[in-house]
Amino acid sequence: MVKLEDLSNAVIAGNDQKVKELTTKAIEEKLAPGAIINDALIPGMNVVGKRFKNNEMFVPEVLMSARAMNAGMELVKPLLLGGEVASKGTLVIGTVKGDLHDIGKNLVAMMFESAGYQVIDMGVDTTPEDFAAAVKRHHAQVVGLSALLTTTMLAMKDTIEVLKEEGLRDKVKVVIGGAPISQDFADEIGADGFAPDAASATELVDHLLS
Ligand code: B1M
Repeated sequence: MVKLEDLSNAVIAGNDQKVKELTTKAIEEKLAPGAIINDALIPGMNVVGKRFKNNEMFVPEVLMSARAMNAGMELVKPLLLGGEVASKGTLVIGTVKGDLHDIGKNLVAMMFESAGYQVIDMGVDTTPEDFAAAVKRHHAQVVGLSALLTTTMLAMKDTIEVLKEEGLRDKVKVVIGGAPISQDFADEIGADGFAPDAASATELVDHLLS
């Protein structure tokens, strides 16, 4: 019998081969897909998020854990019958127009997925119009904007403006982050919140939606 704790530990260790092996075994043993995700893969990634926040794990290790978790998710996802794993909400996330940095954004997206959100990842260099269209199409509760350059920070303001113009601003929480971003900047442009790192971002959104 596969122990879910071993699967969690394989995620924490960033061992994607072990995660694939244990997930495959768990599926063969007819464990519920929801249990594999919620009781093994996500708790493993949650530990990673906390350790990353406390500087006990660093970016390369977090990315290895994220990849390991994804390897398990890919095996389980096809087995999920609509809505078995309750989603906390839908988040559209992307790096803003003109900005190609995506390592931090990818980490944040992964943390949201681990925390139970449905994540629509728009990638990099995302225009305000594309953010607005995705919010509308996916009925998102949250839009997450990432920027790493002082020159692209203002694209966050532009995105909020377009959300207003499209009549979406009241329907969606806007959270922002990235190395040059601060709470003062978030206040200045009228965002709902700023998070300095991936773990804080999920905590912030949990709080905003509660
Ligand atoms: Co560039 N780059 N880069 N770069 N790059 C920086 C950002 C820079 C600070 C380096 C420097 O000069 N010291 C500087 C910006 C200066 C400034 O504007 N003040 C810079 C520059 C100038 C440039 C170019 C202009 C260089 C050039 O071409 N002349 C160019 C711009 C390209 C473009 O975007 N249009 C450029 C290009 C690149 C690479 C392509 C080579 C590469 C990006 C690869 C990639 O992302 N796929 C790159 C990299 C790697 C960096 C540094 C070295 C590392 C960034 C990173 O990934 N950090 C960076 C220097 C640095 O930051 N030390 C630098 C790790 C990552 C985990 O952290 O992204 O901060 P971070 O994400 C954190 C938090 O910020 C937060 O959570 C994450 C996890 O904890 N967070 C959020 C991020 N998004 C969030 C969203 C949220 C909440 C939290 O809610 C939605």
